[in-house]
Amino acid sequence: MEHISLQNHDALIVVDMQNDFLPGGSLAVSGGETIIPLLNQYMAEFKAHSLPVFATRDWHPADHCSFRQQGGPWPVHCVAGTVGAEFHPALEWPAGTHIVSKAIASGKDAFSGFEDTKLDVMLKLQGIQRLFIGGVATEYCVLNTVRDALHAGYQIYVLKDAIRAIGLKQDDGLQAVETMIKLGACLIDIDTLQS
Ligand code: VGL
Ligand code: ZN
Repeated sequence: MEHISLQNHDALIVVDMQNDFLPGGSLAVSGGETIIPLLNQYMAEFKAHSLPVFATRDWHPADHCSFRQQGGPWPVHCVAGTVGAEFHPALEWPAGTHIVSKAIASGKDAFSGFEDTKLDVMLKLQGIQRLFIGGVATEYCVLNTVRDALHAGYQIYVLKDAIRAIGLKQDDGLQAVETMIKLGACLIDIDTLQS
């Protein structure tokens, strides 16, 4: 993609940039902190155009079904109200950033920011048509958020320089990117907006 001008009806979604998903956290995405300066640049671009920014967050109860102690696949992570669930302190959120909490019920996991949330309604109320999506983890919450967004009719630009994978299997991140492209998403990097 050569250049895209941000316009009305664009929004940025930053997925799950929480302490537990970053180095030092309980379910750390390796290299996850390296995308923070880029996400800050994207947020600054959206702010400069007076365009909305949405932050999704994993916001689990302490007995969430996805945790190993309940028979799930994951270590305890992003328990609502804990430091691990807080956004990384180096993120520079524009004033008015909309926070979307997901997977808040103990009996059900949800990787997509659209699942059991008001995200789609909030976006539609603002007339949003194009979504720019970055964050973690590429093959879980980013992939599923992108998939639902495409199904909901949005045009999707994935920030390929501002996503990171957990990578339980080595190629998980790459495969997720291929899947997103196949589903109809475009890939951009910061130069696409700034050049
Ligand atoms: C996520 C694993 C478990 C994610 C959330 O944000 O990608 N991954 N819960
Ligand atoms: Zn989770």
